[in-house]
Amino acid sequence: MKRIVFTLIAVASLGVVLAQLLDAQESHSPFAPTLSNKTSAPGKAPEGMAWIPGGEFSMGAVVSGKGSHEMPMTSNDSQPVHRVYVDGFWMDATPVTNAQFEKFVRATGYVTIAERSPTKEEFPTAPEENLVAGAVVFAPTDREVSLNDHYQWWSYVKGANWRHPLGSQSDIKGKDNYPVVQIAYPDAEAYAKWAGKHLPTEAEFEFAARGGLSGKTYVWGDEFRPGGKWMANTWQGEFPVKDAGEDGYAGIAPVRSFPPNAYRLYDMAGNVWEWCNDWYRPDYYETLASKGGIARNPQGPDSPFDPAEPNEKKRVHRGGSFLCNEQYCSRYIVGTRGKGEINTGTNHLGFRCVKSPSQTAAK
Ligand SMILES: [Ca+2]
Ligand SMILES: [Cu+2]
Repeated sequence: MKRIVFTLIAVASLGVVLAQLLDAQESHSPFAPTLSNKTSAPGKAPEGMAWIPGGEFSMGAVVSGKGSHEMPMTSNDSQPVHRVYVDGFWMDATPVTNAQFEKFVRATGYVTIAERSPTKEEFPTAPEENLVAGAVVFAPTDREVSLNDHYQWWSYVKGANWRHPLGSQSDIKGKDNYPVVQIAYPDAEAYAKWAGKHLPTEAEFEFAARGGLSGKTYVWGDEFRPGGKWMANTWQGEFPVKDAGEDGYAGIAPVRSFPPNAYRLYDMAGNVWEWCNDWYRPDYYETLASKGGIARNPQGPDSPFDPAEPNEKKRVHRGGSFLCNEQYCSRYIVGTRGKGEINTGTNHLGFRCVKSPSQTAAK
């Protein structure tokens, strides 16, 4: 009954509503121009890194009410759009690759979280049989499924880790140049420390991703495929049944397979999700915005909280992955947010590092 009434009203006032919406879009965009710092790079770029000048920008995304962008697994956590300032920094031009991670493991003997057997203390709610070393792996479903339960395509796989991203039968032979995946937050942190770098804050990641642009839908502009060109590794076809790979890659792609953004950064959208340093809270932007003014070098909230899973400690993920698609999770849209439990690796989650000028000087 409610729905019928709504429809009648909707038809009667559709013209008026449309006109208002168009008006609002033109005159009340929450985005103001990006004001990049004019200072040039402090010296020669560390190998494989690009200089991100920093500056003032509008952070967040307006995704609610746009149909497919309203994802079943998200809230309006990328709103409100708010003004942020970040200092300049160096950023890895690509996600950390298997070859780079291998170098770190050889040098340090580091054992990733996915390679260690989890304990009851860490995962009090996990069934006993799941307390074996492994990680979370995506598997396509054999038929169309409703998209409200992600356990239909995600499962914990014994023996899955960065050397065996899909489980013990899989490997990374010939994939030196692919982003390393199955990386938990402490793994990413350990790598960064070894490399004399650190993980980006969410604000640094977004400033870098926007490449000096403001309020664009994607890191390259407003058109998903400008001139018919694929700009990021995402999912085509029926999700989660079959990745048609029309962009050239069904699944993960080597780094640098798609064009870089204006700051010469690759894979800032799609391919693999990337860890940020910030704890995740859906209301963090609300908190910053309510303080007014410009948030300077925001570091995220003091503690994590995800109402959907209140007992999990989550940090922010950014960028979306090769699984992202407009039917389910279009978070290759710049400014949108992801999140993940800190000890959980998946086969579409990696990371990249940043370095502050002072870190460069110290080395
Ligand atoms: Ca693809
Ligand atoms: Cu996604």
